[in-house]
Amino acid sequence: MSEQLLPRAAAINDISGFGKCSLTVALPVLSACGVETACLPTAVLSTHTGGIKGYTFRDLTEDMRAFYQHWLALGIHFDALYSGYLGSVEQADIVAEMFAAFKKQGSLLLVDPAMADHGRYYAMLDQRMARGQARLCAMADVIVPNLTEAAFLLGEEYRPGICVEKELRSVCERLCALGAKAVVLTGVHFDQEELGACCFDSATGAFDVYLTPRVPGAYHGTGDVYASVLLGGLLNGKTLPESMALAADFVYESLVRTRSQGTDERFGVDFEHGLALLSQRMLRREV
Ligand code: PXL
Repeated sequence: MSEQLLPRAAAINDISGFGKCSLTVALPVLSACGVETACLPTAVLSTHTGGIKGYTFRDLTEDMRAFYQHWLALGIHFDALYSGYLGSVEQADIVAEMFAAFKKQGSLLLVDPAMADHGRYYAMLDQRMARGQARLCAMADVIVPNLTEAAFLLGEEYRPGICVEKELRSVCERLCALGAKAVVLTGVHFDQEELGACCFDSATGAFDVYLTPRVPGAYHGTGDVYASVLLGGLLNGKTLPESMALAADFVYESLVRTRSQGTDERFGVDFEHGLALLSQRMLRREV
């Protein structure tokens, strides 16, 4: 194989044909970050399942093992594997095998356990998916759950409301006790004015928070935009807190643009107009 010029990632996620989430977000965002991104689709849908009725759903579980084994046989190097929405609980076993195989070549493992939000599982999912995603989180270098997913990964009830820093740190520590090396917890807020994330690195014990002004509404796909920028930052040599801030700013700016356009919240955010600036930010030394 010829020399690899760009950092290379493999995104393991679904293709929701319409609605700007999963791979239709991860691929353009990571490209803008200068990351070559292969993809292993977990399912193909006509739209995502968040509040849109009548979607098609093709589960690709049967293809996934052969897919990654072909890449292994070709000797392809990945700087990162990035998993998100799974099309079936069985896929967690396949992705765990894939993680183990590529971990040997030093790939960073980033898991976005995309399965729930606002205290509820996504359509068709239940605690079996939480157990599958928890297995992947246990192998990961970085996990990016929202507050609902964090509770479900820990087998706890989701408790809505204002966050307390001591409790956030405890959630992160307990997620790391499952095996993850570092956690970026999204949806964190200490009042109604701001929203953001906190990160915890189990190696150093460092805990950081980054907030932006809250934009009203519950727009779809922001978790995917967030996790993709976070990975882009890490693969461009940024630290975890720096990457967390880049991701939060990018999501916030996308939300502000989208809000002013007045589009349907289910149709995702205008991240496209932020990609050029994101490319520049990735190349800058300072965040
Ligand atoms: O953005 C998360 C997500 C990903 N993939 C599918 C989804 C959702 C959220 O609803 O339905 C198919």
